[in-house]
Amino acid sequence: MITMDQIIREGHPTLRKKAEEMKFPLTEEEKKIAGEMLEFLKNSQDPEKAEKYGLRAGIGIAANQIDVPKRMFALHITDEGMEPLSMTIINPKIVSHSAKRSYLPGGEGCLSVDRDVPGFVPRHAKITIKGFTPEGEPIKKRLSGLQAIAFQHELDHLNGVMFYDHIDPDEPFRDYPDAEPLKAEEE
Ligand code: SB7
Ligand code: NI
Repeated sequence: MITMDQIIREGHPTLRKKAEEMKFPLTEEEKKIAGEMLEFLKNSQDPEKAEKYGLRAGIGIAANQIDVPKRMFALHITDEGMEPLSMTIINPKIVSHSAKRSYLPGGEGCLSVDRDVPGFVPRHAKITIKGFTPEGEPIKKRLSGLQAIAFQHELDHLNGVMFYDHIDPDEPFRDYPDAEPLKAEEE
């Protein structure tokens, strides 16, 4: 079971390296990690388990955050009003995206960052994504709202990018003409 002490924090070199493409079929060990990442997210969102194991709630986790430099991440987003998104995706990519961008009005956080970094993180508002399940079945989806933002946060991890790399250092809350704050009902 993954707990907070397996999650590497900023300053660890693995977070700044590009993760490696995975080959199919995945090894048993890789499949196990894929399942454990999703289990971690579910546990972290379960108040009792989060308290018991000291987990910070997360909607996503990338393999390199547990020091596994491979191209996979998990998302578990079950907000009301949206179809739930719960998956571990292998070799994820964005095949197209909207011109419009979107950002969380409260900024972003990260399980690998133990401090508050204020500022807007503009991201594509809508994306079409591709990838594979751990069993090697192809995935293709169109994502918007929080799901699109979270997907891009995780894909960034696989490329060694942290959310605060996108924040304007001189004016963290500046206006972006092509971007709008994500409204609560779009989460
Ligand atoms: C805010 C939080 C996340 C994604 C997008 C906006 C996920 C935080 C957990 N992670 O550190 C996952 O990498
Ligand atoms: Ni993160």
